[in-house]
Amino acid sequence: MSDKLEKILGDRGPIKRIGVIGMGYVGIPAAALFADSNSFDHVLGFQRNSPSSGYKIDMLNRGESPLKGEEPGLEELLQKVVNTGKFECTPDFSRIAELDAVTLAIQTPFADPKALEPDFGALKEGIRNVGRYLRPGMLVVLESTVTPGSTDGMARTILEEESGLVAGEDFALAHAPERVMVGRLLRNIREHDRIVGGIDEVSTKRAVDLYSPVLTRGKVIPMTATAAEVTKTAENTFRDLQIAAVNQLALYCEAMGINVYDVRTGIDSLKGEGITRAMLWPGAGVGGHCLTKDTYHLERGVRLGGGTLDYPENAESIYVLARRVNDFMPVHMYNLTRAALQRIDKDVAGSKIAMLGWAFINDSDDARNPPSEPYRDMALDAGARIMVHDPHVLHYPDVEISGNLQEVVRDADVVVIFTGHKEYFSISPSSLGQLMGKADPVIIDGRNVINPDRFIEAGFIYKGIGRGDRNDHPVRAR
Ligand code: SAJ
Repeated sequence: MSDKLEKILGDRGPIKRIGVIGMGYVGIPAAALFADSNSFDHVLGFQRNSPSSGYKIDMLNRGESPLKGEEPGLEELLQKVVNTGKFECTPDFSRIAELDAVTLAIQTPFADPKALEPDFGALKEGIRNVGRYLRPGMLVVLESTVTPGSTDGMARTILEEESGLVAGEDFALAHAPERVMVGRLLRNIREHDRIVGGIDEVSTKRAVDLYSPVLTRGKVIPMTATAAEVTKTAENTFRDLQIAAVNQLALYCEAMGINVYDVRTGIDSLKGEGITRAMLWPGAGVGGHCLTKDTYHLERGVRLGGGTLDYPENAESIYVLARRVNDFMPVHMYNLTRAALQRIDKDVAGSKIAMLGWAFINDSDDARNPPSEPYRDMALDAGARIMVHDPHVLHYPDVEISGNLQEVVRDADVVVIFTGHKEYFSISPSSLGQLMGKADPVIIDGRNVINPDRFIEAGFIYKGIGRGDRNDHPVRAR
């Protein structure tokens, strides 16, 4: 426990002036909630005045949200905290010097998904800016998802180099991972428990003082900075593992000729004290920015951690294997497509394939790392003609996407459902069959959207994830 830091913090007094660096999905709601708390006097939102995102500065200072999509309560809250003068957005990073606490909410993408090396460039620049204007007694908190060990390692090093101060002696340093979800940004911050981890106990306590006032239903869960980094990456790794477990079960059920949804219902019925089976849903793959990356952050943290890992010799991590299973699902969707076409002596080459759904998640326009993309690449490589429909995603680099479902499925040999957008659940076999205009239309269901029997009775060749009980249905005499 650092008496020096404790004394410096005591002399500075309670946190009153806060800075949030990075005006995105994480930083904006965080800054608005800090500003709305009576515990704090003033909040600065820091945004680089760059060509791509400098526009946010004026928007935020007008109390307008630059975020896409519906975020209940956010615009009203921004108007309120701007009008009361408790929040302002600025590109002037030197004003960090006037603050008691600074949080960094800067995204950490993977520069090269194949190499699985995270790109910490923007985050390091933000940390460097904080270091330049760091003063004794300030608290620095990383909210970005980082490789375990980064707060107490890379971030501490940069801050100390830039400021000449010592972490844990002159300033407090912590990690408090975000748990935001699009469409419920404010609610998640207020209601989810908040993991808060300092590089030492004094830092942890200072960070608890920062986050406690904004939580309504949630409570703060204190731990070390590295434990907080592992918690964040592991909570998504575990979700990815659970999805992979049910995806693998779906593949087994197809091979054994049974319906995975019957098995899922059966297993899920096992309830009671201490009995848990997290049965998620099999599907066409796992996309997004969280589950596709956080496993590799966790694996990297173990690798770089410097400790000795005792693990079965030459055995692959089950977490990385889970990623391989989930990344196989778009390939399986392609294999189902090819198998269905072969039943009617057709091939992928030369077929017109209508893809329903580009977004990685239902009823959303979020198309980060969509499982639909590798499928489309494989089908194009095999010589198919591809049309893509999505009611929410209007633009995606090098992919033509239409919002007109009839136009996309017209004259198609195959319809493939990749995303469970709600409008797909009402597609009727007769109208779809008429629009496709084929003797043996093919439908591949990646999200358990349609009723196989209705389409098979209407003359469709059907294949569905996990539907071993239907995937070899009798084909009408031709
Ligand atoms: N998916 C399945 N089967 C499932 C659940 C999801 O195939 O049973 C697929 C989805 O289709 C999607 C991908 O996985 O392609 C990711 O879906 P997701 O529901 O996990 O959504 P994300 O990626 O936005 O995950 C976020 C995470 N939240 C944060 O990191 C703060 C995750 O921790 C949450 O658990 C998740 O939202 C959530 O539960 O909504």
